[in-house]
Amino acid sequence: MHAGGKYCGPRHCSFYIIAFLICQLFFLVIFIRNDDASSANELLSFMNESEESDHLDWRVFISHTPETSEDFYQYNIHLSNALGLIRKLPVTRHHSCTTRNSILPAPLEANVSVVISFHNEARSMLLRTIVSLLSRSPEDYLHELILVDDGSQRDVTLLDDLKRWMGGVFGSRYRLGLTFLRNQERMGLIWSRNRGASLASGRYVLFLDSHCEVNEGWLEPLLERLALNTNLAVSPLLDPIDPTTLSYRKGNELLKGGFDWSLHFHWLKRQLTNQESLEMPYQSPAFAGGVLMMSREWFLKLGSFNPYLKIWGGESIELAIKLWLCGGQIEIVPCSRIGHIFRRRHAFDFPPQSDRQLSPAQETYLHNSKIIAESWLDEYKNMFYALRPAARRIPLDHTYDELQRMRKERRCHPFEWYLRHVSPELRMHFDELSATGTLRNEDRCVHARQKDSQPILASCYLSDITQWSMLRQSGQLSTHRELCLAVGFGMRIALEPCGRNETVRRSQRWVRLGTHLLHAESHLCLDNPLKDRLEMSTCRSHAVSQSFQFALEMEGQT
Ligand code: UD2
Ligand code: MN
Repeated sequence: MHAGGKYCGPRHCSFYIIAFLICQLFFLVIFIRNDDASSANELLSFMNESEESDHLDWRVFISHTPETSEDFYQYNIHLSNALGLIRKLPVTRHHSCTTRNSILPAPLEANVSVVISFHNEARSMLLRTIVSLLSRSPEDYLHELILVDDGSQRDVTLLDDLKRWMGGVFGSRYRLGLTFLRNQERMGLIWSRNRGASLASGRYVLFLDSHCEVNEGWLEPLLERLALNTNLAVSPLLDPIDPTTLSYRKGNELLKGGFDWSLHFHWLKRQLTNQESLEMPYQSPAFAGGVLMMSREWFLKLGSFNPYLKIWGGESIELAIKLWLCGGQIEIVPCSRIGHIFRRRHAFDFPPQSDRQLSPAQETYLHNSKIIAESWLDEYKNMFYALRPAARRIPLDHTYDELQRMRKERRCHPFEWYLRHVSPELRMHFDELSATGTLRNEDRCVHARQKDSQPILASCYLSDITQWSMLRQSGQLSTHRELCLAVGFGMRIALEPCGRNETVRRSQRWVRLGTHLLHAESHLCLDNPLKDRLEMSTCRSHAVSQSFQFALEMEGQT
């Protein structure tokens, strides 16, 4: 070797080789990305050609959006119009998720019918949902698109215009089936999705909201999972799109879907096991929302979305429960990404209902939740009623015979099984409580108003009347805002943040003695001597003013 080291020595040499390999890798990645985007480019250039004719120009199409306030859609409509048909999205999935190596079944065995129901959706938003879907899905696997206009009010020509535009742009190019339906009267998203699914003919059905953008390679990872298990239902990981800035962010892979005893949806934290990595599909007690895909036949066998549910809400929780109990599973697949605009408020009204103390939106959701509780929760439905007492007043006008027959025929497990095997979180919540719900003394209930530091007595029929939880271990009496009933200086009853340390906990500890609430530290009982004020006083066993009932007691009272 030359003394000056101009030639390749062993250390230099390996440096050059590694650098060379890194460059190769870099070009390979670029190549793959470009290749991924090529089908979208092809489609886009075709659409640009189509724009020469006026009625196929998307700008003309969206210019017919009716004038409305920003509030109407609950997202930035001007920005949406400016973004156009499709935009480049950030790659949010893990770099190891490639579509290249997916092992997919033959298209005929794995084709997908997409059902989108929409009510008052802006033209540009709906169009971007559709165009992202058509340009980022492998053509052979996309069998049909079923669009249901659920009685949109202002834009009554939207569906016809869309039909014309899509027929012109995609008609000759795609083997894609296109179905356009319009409900003259608004029927709600649950009915509309069922209608769409009943007309579908693909192997799988996918339900999608009308303000989504599918990301590159979203479909293949879902198909791959479904091919392994016919009873599986899958959800992509939803990436949030901000309603004001329309910026597209990465969704969180450490969350799974679940619900509480009021039957409200919640995100639950999940722990990765040693063998698991972030991008691997994972089981979930409920879906990551209403964007889900499963075998159409299996969906129909399970009775579709429960047809008695009205307008909006609860249908994906109901489907999740019946899937798990009747032999199915649910997975969230982080290699599949779909963006969704999470709006801060409903963008639509709910039809008027009968209960004066509840808003139509509240009553509709409660009505749907009551059906879920009555259909699936068995004896645990008492937990739901304890937390949502107003649900008792809501009339249901159907029987459960058909559903019970289905439960029997399919040998569905009782709800107990779901608590044991699918949602330990829900079970833990049940196990941790000794009593829950409203806390009543005669005709008044103990209520924690947001602005007060002391609890008051109020009508038990207030729609936001406080629901208490009595914790089995600590004896704390807590509201859902984690405020605990405490007795402080001068025997003053107060609401304080629930304490974790022993000293604080002592002043927040209560013991249930029959229907009395005994404060452990002071040995005094909660009392309501003057009908409108709470006090602490010496316990008297038959005093009506010291008798407090929870809506649901989990243990026999001593
Ligand atoms: C979430 C779900 C949604 C559904 C809903 C509960 C996600 C991403 N979305 O709602 O799929 O499960 O919870 O029911 O998790 N729509 C109609 N008719 C109506 C009302 C709404 O067709 O009467 C359409 C609407 O245009 C939209 C879809 O239904 O495409 C869902 O409604 P949303 O976007 O207001 O509900 P979201 O995302 O809060
Ligand atoms: Mn939505």
